[in-house]
Amino acid sequence: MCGIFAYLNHLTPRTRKEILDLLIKGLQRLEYRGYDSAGVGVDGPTSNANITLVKATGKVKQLEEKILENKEFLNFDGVHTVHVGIAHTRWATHGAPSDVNCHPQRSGENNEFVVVHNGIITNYKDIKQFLISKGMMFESETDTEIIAKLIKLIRIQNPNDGFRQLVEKTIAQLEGAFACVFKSTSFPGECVATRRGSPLLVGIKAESALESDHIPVQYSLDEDPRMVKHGASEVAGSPAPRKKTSAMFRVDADQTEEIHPSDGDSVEYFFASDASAIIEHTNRVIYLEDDDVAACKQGVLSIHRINREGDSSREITTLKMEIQQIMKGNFSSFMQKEIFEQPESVVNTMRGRINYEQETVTLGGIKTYVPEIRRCRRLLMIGCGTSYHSAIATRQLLEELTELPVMIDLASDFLDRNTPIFRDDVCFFISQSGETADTLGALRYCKSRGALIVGITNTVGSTICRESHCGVHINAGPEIGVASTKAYTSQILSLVLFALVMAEDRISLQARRSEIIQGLRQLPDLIRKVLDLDGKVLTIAKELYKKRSLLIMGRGFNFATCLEGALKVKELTYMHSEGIQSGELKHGPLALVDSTVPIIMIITRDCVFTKCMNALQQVTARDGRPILICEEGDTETMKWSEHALEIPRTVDALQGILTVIPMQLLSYHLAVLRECNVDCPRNLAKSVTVE
Ligand code: G6Q
Ligand code: GLU
Repeated sequence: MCGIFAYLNHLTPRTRKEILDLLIKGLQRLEYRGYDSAGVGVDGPTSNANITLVKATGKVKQLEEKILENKEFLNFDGVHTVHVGIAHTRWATHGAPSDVNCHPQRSGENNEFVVVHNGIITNYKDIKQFLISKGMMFESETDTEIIAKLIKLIRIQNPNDGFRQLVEKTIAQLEGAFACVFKSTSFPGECVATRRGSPLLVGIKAESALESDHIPVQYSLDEDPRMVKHGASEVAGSPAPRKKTSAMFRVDADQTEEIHPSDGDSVEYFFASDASAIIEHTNRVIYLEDDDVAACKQGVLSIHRINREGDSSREITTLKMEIQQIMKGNFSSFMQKEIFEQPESVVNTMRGRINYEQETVTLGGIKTYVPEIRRCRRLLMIGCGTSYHSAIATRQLLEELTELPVMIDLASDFLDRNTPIFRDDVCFFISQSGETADTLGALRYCKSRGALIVGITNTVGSTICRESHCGVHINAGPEIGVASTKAYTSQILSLVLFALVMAEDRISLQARRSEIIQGLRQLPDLIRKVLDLDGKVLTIAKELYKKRSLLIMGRGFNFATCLEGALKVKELTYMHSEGIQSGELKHGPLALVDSTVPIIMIITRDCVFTKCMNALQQVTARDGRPILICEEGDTETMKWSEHALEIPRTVDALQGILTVIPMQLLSYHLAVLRECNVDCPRNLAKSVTVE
């Protein structure tokens, strides 16, 4: 999910080329996080009285080429002993990938303030309107630009504030998630970094040893003159207490605690979204906490807060991981990392869209189209593979809450049939990559026939996103593993949110809406509980991995999990697997059942529970020995099986998000046991851009 990298060299002579190379290398280390464009901000070629921005849509390679094309202007041979460079890989959420939407975003033509940002500012529209009312002119479509313009306005209103105070006043106005690094021509050689909800860490590379392994936090409230009056310094005769600053500690010859420019020692600071961009420079890092403000001024690092939450100091830790490990965290593959990211990715999908108290749901990307959608003839949900399964998973709820006919189609088959499409149809195109050829072909077919086109994608600026009339960004963050996992659950969530929006004004459906909304609130914790089954799933995988086939049976809200689970097993392990509608058993598949065929049955206590129990009896009566995915504590069901994976109970319409996770874990472990390449399965690509 995008990336930040910034580098401050203090009393460390670096050529401009060295600085630019270092910034590019930092971005390259973050490429694995996924992005669509990139940019850097450095001092102007000849002085720090201005800032130069270089931006490029596409890969970091394009940015590097653009820098090389401008090497004369950029004065590669110039030397800076003090310099701040900031860099960013963007994963667009507001505004398609373009040079103007690339970061750094700026306060105005003169680049007085520039900022790079990871995350989403959920109240950016209100702030933007306010800034426009103050005469500010905007150039980008991003939410980030309001940050650069807001700090500029705050500077005008607080001309005596330092850089760090300005940033504190700025973030106090922001809602949503951010990690930011600021640079300014008004504060040359300084940079300020802050975070809330998105990660950010500081690497320290100092000539002399860092004696301290903690850096105390400085509370800005202490600077408030009204606070100091009541401090100990009022006591007659007592010297003003030496303010324990949180300046970077180094014990040098005269045992001072702070760095003084006259020290002559060099120090370098690195700011990054994760340690993979820092580890090659230093292994000493500080992980900033939410609402920390880290300021670097005259080579001194200080950490500040405007509230007293959390620890009163930050540990300077020593990284022991290799780069490759850091990119995947403690996981062995991106797919495994993405499975375990789902408690966070579902939060990102819902962020800023649900008010749990008022039980309202807002999808900004389709808001103005809702009345038209309500009047449509029918809904068509079209996709491929896992994206198609997300439509299957939500069809029943969509029918229930929209009370409209809902048609689900595989894009390829839809196109083969030349399906009749009408102007009053609403067609949803679901695609993680937003580039799948079959899905795009179906979109263009429907669009040419006058239907309303709604894109459900994970990639802003993708072709499907751009060619849709409106849409919903699932905000799952980049998905690197070819086998889709977190995007699937976020696609389901996004369609559930759409269904909730459609029923907003239906009195008869309010109780149902309320039940689902409160269920969404608990979802992250329930997903964590399911992920705790990983060890049990591995045990089951060890019994199955040499088998030739795996049948997965279910119905109702869990039928999609059977299809998706079978697809995961096929694409990751190259084993045959089939998702079977339990209600179809008697119509043929039951002939497959005997004591040797591995079978998984998904049974939750919802409206089809009795029918699922009938299916269970049919299977066990033929000596089938199914593994069960059922609700925790459902002993009545579990007594029919040797292996049961118990998952927490949730609203029936959300059950599919929980029941798919054991299947994701199982397919992962089977693939590892069968020595398959988990992230890059044979014959497959992450985005199928050809028909
Ligand atoms: C599933 C695969 C694949 C994918 C389709 C559609 O794990 O990733 O089935 O879902 O190729 O891709 P898009 O969602 O990008 O259109
Ligand atoms: N929301 C910001 C944008 O769309 C930042 C996205 C990111 O995290 O890269 O530009």
